[in-house]
Amino acid sequence: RASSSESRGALIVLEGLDRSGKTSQSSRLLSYLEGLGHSTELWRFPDRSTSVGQMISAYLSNKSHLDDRTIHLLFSANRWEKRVTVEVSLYKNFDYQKFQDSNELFSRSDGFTQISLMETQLKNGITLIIDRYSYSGVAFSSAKGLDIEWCKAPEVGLLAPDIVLYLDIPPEKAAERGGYGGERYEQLEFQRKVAKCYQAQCDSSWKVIDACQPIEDIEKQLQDAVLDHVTDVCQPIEDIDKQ
Ligand code: Z5A
Repeated sequence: RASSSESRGALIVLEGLDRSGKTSQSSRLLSYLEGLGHSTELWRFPDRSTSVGQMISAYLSNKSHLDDRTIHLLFSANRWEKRVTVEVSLYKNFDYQKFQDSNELFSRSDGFTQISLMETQLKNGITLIIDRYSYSGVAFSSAKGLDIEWCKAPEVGLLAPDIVLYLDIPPEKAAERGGYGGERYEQLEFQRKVAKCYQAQCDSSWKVIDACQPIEDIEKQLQDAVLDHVTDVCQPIEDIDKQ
């Protein structure tokens, strides 16, 4: 799609418990939207490719141990480093000309060039499908007992999704799926708390889908859910605010 100030890409977020099917469905949604001719990228959080992401990965695989607040802020930092002020030099195969045209590139007083990466992609008509986002951060940390308002605070100012697709699965059912138990949070009792903390954030803007259905049925429902959101998206890009 052509880049214009009126039309932009959509920010689509998939959320849900571990093994709810987010990764499978994100890939299917990507193929579907690309097949319709929409420029689309699939991102996921944590993004383990950055230095912050590597600290998170070590924590999740029990190779390092961090205070609950510290790891919460690292997860949030991992989102912020893809939101604003990313050094262009970090990105290989970067289309500098395209981004210079979009007014999202600027030079800092220390000589580094930075970019509002996520915003620029959207303004260039690229739809972003994001596998886990702020709501995971708030759900997993508040499930540990941290105050939910404290958990939300570092998320304020990140870009707000156009739609949140919540794959709803009982923790017991998710635990029956392959590979469960390998990482730090994959324990049934904890996942029950996480499910409650997701419920505390869920509002009428979320599309809740029964994740126990066959994969193809869920895929179709997700396609129907996003269709309105990816066609001629004209509403301004908003920030997550205090709620
Ligand atoms: N975390 C956090 O604490 N704070 C944060 O801010 C963020 C995350 C962003 C790593 O996430 C951890 O980080 C995560 C939350 C925490 N907690 N843990 N553990 P991750 O994204 O790297 O890991 P994950 O969420 O556990 O991903 P996953 O295990 O890959 O689950 P999934 O993506 O939702 O499911 P899947 O890979 O698509 O499917 C899992 C299996 O189920 C697979 O064998 C599929 O073939 C099968 N499957 C999928 N759908 C179906 C259906 N419908 N029926 C039957 N079988 C199915």
